[in-house]
Amino acid sequence: MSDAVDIEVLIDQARTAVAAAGSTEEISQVAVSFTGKKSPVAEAHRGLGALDPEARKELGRLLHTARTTIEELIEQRRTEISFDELSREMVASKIDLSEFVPGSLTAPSSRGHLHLVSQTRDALEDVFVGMGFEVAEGPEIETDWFNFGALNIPPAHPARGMWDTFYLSLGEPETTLLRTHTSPVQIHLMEEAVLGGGLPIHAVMPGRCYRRDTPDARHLPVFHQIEGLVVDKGITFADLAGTIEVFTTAYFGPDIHSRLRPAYFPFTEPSAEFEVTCTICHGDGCRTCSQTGWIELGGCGMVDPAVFDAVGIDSDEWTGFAFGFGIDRCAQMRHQIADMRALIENDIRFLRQF
Ligand code: FA5
Repeated sequence: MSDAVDIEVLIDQARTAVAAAGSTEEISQVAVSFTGKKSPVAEAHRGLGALDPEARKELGRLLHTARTTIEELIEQRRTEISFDELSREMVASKIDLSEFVPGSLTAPSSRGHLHLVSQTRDALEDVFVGMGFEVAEGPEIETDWFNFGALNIPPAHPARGMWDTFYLSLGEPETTLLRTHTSPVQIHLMEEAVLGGGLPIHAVMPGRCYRRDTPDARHLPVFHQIEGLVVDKGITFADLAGTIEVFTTAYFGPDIHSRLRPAYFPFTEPSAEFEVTCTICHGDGCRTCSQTGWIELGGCGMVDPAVFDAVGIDSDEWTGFAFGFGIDRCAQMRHQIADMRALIENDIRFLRQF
């Protein structure tokens, strides 16, 4: 280690050793060999004192260059190695968050689907949209006015007994309630029309309803209805009957018979109940239809002029019809479900069938 040729050889050797180092440990060993206390550079440094000043200066400069060059090579390689090691570590410690579904490699995974009641609501909406109706919605919490008053059922009217109501402890007693039917949405639509939306109205309004009814084969305390409302010029009962007939055939198929029976609703006049042949016993009489052979799906009738008055529609100019069917009942009859309570028991074996 006394001249420039040795220095260049040394740098070449260091370059080869540095390139061959593949781990932090190996590059540390290279650093010790070429720049440590026992390295050729260190030894040469220690011999500088024995040289004359001129030669000391020259060799000192060369040793400094050699050390700096070798240290740079080592540092560069050390950075590369630690980056490689970190990358390998990250790949090794990567957590696979993709879900493994047992059996998915051999059989298609089973997916959930809409509840039968939701499917029925969608199917009913499709039928009515196909007949030219629009779909609207209204709130489930109502004031007494929307659920009863505007529908020609003033306080203490005996017809209130038709709907056993859940009242909420809000405001004055018995002023705020969970709607007992979807008919209050009629009032919202007619008020909106009067306030600017304009007439005519051809709409269906599906939604959840609440009654203090004891659950049985045909009743639930929380159930669903789809309301229909047409307000136009020259609408007659024949339009209502025709609409119901078209709906029945479109939804249940030609084998199901339906009938309208005279009934009473304070908000329609004349009023009717709409029934279909019980699909459980095919009309013979069973527990589901209380041995009558018929199942009531809903009520309907011509909008009572008192309702038009309540919302400010001129009943000399406009007439209309309305209906309200049970969506759960429709599902029950379409799929021959003997007991409606099956719809809310959440037995997956039952729900999977639809
Ligand atoms: C009404 O609710 C009237 N609003 C219907 C109406 C609308 C008449 C527009 C005239 C004009 P009703 O209480 O009969 O009527 O209920 C209608 C239908 O909702 C019933 O035929 C039945 O299919 C369904 N329904 C009523 N109560 C329940 C219940 N507790 N569980 C399941 N379905 C029910």
